Amino acid sequence: MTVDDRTLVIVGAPSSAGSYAPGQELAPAVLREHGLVDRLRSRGITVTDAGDGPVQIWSPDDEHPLAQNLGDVVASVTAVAEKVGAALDDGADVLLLGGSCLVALGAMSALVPRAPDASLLYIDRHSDLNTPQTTTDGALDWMGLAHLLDVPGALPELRDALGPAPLLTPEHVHLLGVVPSASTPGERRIRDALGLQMTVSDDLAHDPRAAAARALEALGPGPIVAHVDVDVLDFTDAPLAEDTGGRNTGPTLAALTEALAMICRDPRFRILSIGEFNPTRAVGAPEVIDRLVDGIAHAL
Ligand SMILES: [Mn+2]
Repeated sequence: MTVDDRTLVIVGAPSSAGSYAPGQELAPAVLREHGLVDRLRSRGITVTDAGDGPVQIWSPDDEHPLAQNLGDVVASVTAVAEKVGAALDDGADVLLLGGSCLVALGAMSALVPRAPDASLLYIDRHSDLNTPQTTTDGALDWMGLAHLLDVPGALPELRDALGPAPLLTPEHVHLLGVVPSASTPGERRIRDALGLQMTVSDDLAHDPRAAAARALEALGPGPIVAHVDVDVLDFTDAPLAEDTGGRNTGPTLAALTEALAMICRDPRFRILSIGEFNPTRAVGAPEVIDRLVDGIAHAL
């Protein structure tokens, strides 16, 4: 598939089940309302909308405080994987709209059985290597990569829903945009033990194209999923993310778009997934949603 004849299938995952609070379940609909499909088509891309997985709104899970709403998360990830798999079988590229960062699990669960040498370019302020043993938050949305890699403490119900474990091995992962100080001690231990490769936030902010090139170079010849947690962005430039901690650090939306444009033009690219966009964060500056939509369309 060359960029010139790209066929794109959109899949939505309107779920905040694995998040900290409601909000992210609104993201796929809000992105469509802001003209995402038309903007992609205006760039010459053939677009099909495959619709959404189940709508799930976060509520406290008193029975499983350290792994909240696990059953819903598994259902959402499984639905994403089915839709993404069908799109891949049709030869399309995929734009996956979260929801939380757990959408990346659905993407990899669909792609790896079809391409065992597939890689994940994980663009996030965090490394999402937590388990219920390393954080008391109970939010599964920053435990996703831990389950793809099947680290100690991963929950069998989620891990086994993805396919044979581990679905990914460390050489098929690159972390881009990480803020090392935003990792928990448990995440740092796992990252070091696995020898995970990463390119840090400052490098992505200062020279997005060079950082993207380095990350792409580090990955193998197989197809690539690029997953973006919008919390990688400087929240004061682009208030989009569930996590509001990225103030005055990280790339601007314009800088991230430059990096994504390079990544999505790589011949190995197959899936772009967007996680952690909470539209309620943008109520005071709604133009930022148009900038996000423009950025996605420009990158693709
Ligand atoms: Mn994050």
